[in-house]
Amino acid sequence: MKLPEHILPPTDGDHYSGFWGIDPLPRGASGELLEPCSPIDGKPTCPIRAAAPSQVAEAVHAAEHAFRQWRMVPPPRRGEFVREIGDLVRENKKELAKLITLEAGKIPAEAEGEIQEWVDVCEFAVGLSRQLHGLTIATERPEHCLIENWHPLGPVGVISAFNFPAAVWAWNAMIGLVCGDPIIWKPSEQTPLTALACNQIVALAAARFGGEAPAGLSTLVIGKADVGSALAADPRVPLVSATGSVPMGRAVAQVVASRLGRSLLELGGNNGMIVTPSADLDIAVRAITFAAVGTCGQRCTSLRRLFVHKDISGQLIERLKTIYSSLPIGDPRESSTLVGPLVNERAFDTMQASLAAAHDQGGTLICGGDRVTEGVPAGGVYVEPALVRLPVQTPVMHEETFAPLTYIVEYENFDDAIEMHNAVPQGLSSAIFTNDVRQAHQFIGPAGSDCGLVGVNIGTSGAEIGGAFGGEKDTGGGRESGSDSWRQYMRRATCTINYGSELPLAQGIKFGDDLG
Ligand code: UN1
Repeated sequence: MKLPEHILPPTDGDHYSGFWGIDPLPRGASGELLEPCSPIDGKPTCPIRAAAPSQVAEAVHAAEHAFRQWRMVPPPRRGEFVREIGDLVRENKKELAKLITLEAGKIPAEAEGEIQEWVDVCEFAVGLSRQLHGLTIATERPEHCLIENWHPLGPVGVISAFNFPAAVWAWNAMIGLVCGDPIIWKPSEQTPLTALACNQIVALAAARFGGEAPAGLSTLVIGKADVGSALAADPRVPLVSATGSVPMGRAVAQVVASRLGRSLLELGGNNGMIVTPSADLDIAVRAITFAAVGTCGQRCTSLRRLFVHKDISGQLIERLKTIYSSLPIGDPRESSTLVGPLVNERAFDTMQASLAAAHDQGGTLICGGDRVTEGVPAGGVYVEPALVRLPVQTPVMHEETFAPLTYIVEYENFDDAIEMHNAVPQGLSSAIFTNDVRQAHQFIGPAGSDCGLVGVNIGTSGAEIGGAFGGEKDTGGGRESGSDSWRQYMRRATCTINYGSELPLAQGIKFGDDLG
């Protein structure tokens, strides 16, 4: 594919540098040479010189410097900068999406959807830039005033995964920027071109903005886990937002906690859906299919566990089998494709291991699971999405397998279905299909789904940016993107002002009133 050079930084000879900021700082990676391959055909995309872990300190230094300037820019003006970014993203939506297709293997509809999330979060952030607010609180003392001020926090580290190579960073970065924070981004080493283009869009917006956006406001440190570890460990980074596997998040959280920093985690999901007897199966089957096989099952929000009432499971499974038998699997660049490749061989091996474990645990394969080699680009890893029926929820269902593999378990009693639904370590996304208002409310109520995202008559994936995104338990507890997630990117100062000429103490304490 011909790379969109107008949204990429200049190359460093025959490769790109994985250490890049807003002109003129910082640049020139000094780590090892990475040679990522496209999931489409396993061919190398473009060599990247990784940032050395020691360069993280340089990026943080530049970010600290940028912070001093950026925190003083009024928030609505910071919003104008994000609006510039949003305009550039709109103009370059298709080119950006093509990079996602190349590096993550997404079909164009989903890749463009991901870029649309970036546009959406820009708009959200621009509006937010005029709404950052604190409370004024009633005080117990006369002629006093108690107010909460929200201030920029400082450099924010963002660690993101291959499957949403632009949107997850954008949720953090666009909100962080209007909150007054510089961003240091460690993307997945699978998707460096997308990251370079995203950061270049910020750099182009900075050029349009005329010097008010300082160098060091947005820096990219592409590299392996050691680069992420250096970012997590740096005490000058008050917030580290990490998206990826549970083990990665656990490691990051421990390092950040040991220096008493804040972490914002969006880790594994193991998302479930309950389908009740009153469900509208016409929309349920479409929702299940998109959630289970969209992005080839490689979303944090993908549907992994399906609990179906025994009276309708036969017909639901038959309908799914029909849909699964005609799913267009193949080259994501073909307009008819719905299921693109897995990211790599390892993902395929993991899926096969889970299928074998499910079989050993009493599972029956309903359909799928085989490698597809005909009519797909050689060198890519293509697989038939799989459905497996299990008599009960077994240990394999407690693990997230990042592939198009969905387990189906029948239930009889609704309370048992909720119990099973919640009985896994993760808690990201959940859904119920029902036309029974009582069951719907029970599911979204306090004793219902224990997840951060709860849907009624929609699938588990495809959340809008306006809500807070994230989940409980092993998912890490973080909330990114919309709603009041912005508060995490700011620090709160409780300010008490005495505008009188007395000095009354709180709690009615009398202390040396006749002193002085
Ligand atoms: C992820 O997989 O990490 O809700 C993010 C969704 C998307 C975001 C997924 N809006 O499926």
